[in-house]
Amino acid sequence: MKITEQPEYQEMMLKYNFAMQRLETELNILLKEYEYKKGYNPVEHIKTRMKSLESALKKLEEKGYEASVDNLVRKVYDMIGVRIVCSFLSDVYDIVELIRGSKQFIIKRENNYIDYPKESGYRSYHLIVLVPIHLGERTEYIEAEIQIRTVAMDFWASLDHKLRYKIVDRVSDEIKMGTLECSRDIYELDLKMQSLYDLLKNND
Ligand code: 0O2
Repeated sequence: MKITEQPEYQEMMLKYNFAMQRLETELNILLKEYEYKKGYNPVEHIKTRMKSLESALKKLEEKGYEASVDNLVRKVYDMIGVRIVCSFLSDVYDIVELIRGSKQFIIKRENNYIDYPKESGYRSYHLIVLVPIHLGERTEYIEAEIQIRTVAMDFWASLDHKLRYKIVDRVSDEIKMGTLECSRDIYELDLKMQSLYDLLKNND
């Protein structure tokens, strides 16, 4: 039977949709509250997505796991993904703190790919969170990935994605070196913008 026809898959998707809505709502509340208290909106834009089955199965295959609903639940922790794109570097860390302080999710893992970028040059702050969903008497926890990055990092990641990320084996060293160099240049810009922003805040 095809995965999509299995009752376990349909139940999984129902729960994942509840969790995605819950995560989106709770993050919006946290960010609106922050904006109200600070009088400043650190967010340029937010994107929420459910990973396609095709992409999730590809990830399982790459990791050497068989295609099953159980493995989708246990091994693919970014079926639900939220990307928060902010203006300045300090905004990324403020939002990380905000999420850490929230009682609405449990943080399972953090990856600071800003201070420790990936080999490709990819920079972002990742949080894997457990989102509680209430089903009658029971509470279940669904994993989701929150990526937090600056607009500059988002610009890089988006073009890198198009240039090479999904087709790594066919990409020349020239492109790999080029994108890595761009990542460094972009990070320099982030640091410059941050120092201008700090200057402005200190003059207030
Ligand atoms: P998509 O299409 O964006 O959803 P791990 O299991 O921890 O060894 P994994 O699962 O790759 O490794 O997790 P990781 O490394 O924390 O990163 C997951 C996501 O970060 C990716 O999701 C991308 O969104 C993004 N990412 C990581 N590296 C790169 C990169 O080099 N370039 C770009 N553009 N994005 C990157 P998916 O599912 O791979 O892709």
